[in-house]
Amino acid sequence: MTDAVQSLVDQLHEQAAMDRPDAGTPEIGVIMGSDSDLDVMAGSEEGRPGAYDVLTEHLGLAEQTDYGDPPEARFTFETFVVSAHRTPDLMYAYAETAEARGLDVIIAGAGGKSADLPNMTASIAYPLPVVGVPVQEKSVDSVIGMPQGAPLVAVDAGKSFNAALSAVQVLAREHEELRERLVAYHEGLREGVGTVSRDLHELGTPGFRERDG
Ligand code: RP5
Repeated sequence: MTDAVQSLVDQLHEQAAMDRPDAGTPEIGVIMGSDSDLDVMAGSEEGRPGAYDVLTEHLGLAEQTDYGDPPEARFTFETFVVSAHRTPDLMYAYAETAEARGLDVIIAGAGGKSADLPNMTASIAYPLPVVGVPVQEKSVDSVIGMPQGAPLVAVDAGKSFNAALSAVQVLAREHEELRERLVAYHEGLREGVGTVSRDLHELGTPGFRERDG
């Protein structure tokens, strides 16, 4: 029988030993405790947008699915399911090899009351920054409750969208192009509020509701 977890662990270590140039490796690692977290972590097709949506649609990053064959986009991210409780060896290997594999920041999300993936990953990957996403409200305490000296940046429950923005903010200190994309994204938000404000004022409340309803 093949051991799917062991083969991922081995692969991560092999990739860490490759010493590939930065431009060909993912800058951001997105990991989650279960594929049942995907709608929150990536964004759901019919619901709230998430990390995948902001990274690809708003900030122009591409998802790298083959470590040895990067997409054309200069900035990329990768996605894995890594369970702290069911695959602690995979969590350890992912966090331990993250820097050597070229990652600059990890976004880690988990649900349940014992959402240990973000904080354990942060401890093992240190000093690489980790942005934690509590996938559910009941996960917030376990994600943010790190002891002094063991840092983790965290967002509110379900806000993988903001986790992605925070991760790109980290990268933008080194990459002016990403800084410009972040600024353009924010200007778009500002413009949107201005347009909506003018429309609401000029159409009046019933007219505005009718138009958007
Ligand atoms: C956590 O348990 C995962 O992050 C997920 O939110 C939750 C349930 O996982 P599944 O039972 O759906 O795989 O570890």
